[in-house]
Amino acid sequence: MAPNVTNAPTGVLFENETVEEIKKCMLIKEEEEEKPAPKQYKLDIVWRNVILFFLLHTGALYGLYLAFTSAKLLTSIFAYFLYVLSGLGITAGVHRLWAHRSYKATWQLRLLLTLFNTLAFQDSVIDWARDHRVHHKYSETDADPHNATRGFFFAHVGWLLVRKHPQLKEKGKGIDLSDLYSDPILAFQKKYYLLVMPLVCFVIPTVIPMYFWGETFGNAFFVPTILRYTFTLNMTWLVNSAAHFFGNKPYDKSINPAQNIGVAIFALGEGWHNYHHVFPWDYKTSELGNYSFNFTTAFIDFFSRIGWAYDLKTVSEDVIKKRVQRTGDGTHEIWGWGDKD
Ligand code: ST9
Ligand code: ZN
Ligand code: ZN
Repeated sequence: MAPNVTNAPTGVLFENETVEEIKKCMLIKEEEEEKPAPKQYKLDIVWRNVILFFLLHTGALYGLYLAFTSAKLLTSIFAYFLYVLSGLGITAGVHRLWAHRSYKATWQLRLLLTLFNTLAFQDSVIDWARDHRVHHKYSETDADPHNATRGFFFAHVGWLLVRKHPQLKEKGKGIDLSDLYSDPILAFQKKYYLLVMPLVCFVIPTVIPMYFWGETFGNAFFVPTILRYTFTLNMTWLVNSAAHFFGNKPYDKSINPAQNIGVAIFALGEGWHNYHHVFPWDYKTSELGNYSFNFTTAFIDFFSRIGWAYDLKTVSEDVIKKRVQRTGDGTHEIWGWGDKD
């Protein structure tokens, strides 16, 4: 018998439906209507950044041209040297020491790494580490600053050209940064960033070649300053883009971060990204102890020998082996990741 229901929404009343079923159906609808609509995310392009990054990359191309035509050899060697130092300020400094706390450092090493980090101009250690802790905790969701599921370009540089996703700002509030704020060196860097960074990243690298080996202003500004800065930025960004897209996954096949040897070489050992996302507390960011594909580990080991780096955290072979067997993609043995050099 068809139920006698009034005010039933048209289109939902069928011959064999009960009153309860229809009420349930209406209730669900009401509940749905009561829920506030999720805040729509709109891509908000920051044109200032688009223009600045465009100018920066154009300047870097000009620097590359000058490096092969008019710059002195010493100027190019100096540019390479600064790339490595600023790279270490990111890898050994803000990444392995501060974002992950994978080892401890004396104040002398922390001061040196803060200087190298300021040379890299990737914003203050505290701000970088905040985004990076969120990246690991909410990897490849809307709360991840460089969410790689939004494409290669977004993960590489696009995320620096738009306003951050509301989810990131919301979830990021829960990240504890008290350990970083309590370090006076880092607090100083953040407070005076806009004074110290231009001096360390742009002025000093331009003045040194002019003063010490008579380089022209143009060569000194475009090669060891603009080209070196842009190159180091792109090598860093490759970890977020290429190493989240290409490579094998011997430790966890269910995640996108992968082992990428090309990125490892240019990012001073930070391309072993499948391992790193599975065991982020390992100071080597890799299972391999091979220094040629992990210059940053050689750097930290050197400072550990002289006592400036200590409490280096690693992962036991047994834990790695079990994880490889449980979640790996089966390439661990083929590539010999676990072989000691
Ligand atoms: C750069 C960084 O290039 C590169 C990082 C790469 C990371 C790589 C990681 C891979 C592993 C390591 C490998 C290393 C390999 C190295 C190899 C070396 C050879 N949580 O940001 P704002 C809130 S930098 C919680 O302005 P907008 C907060 O309230 C390049 N809350 O957001 C904040 O206020 P405050 C140079 C958060 O307005 C407020 O939002 N720098 C979080 O949406 C506003 O924050 C540039 O070009 C969070 N995580 O703007 C600057 N984040 O800070 C580029 C934000 O006061 N950035 N909040 O607490 C910008 O212009 C802007 O950030 C924006 C977004 C336009 C992108
Ligand atoms: Zn990652
Ligand atoms: Zn990390």
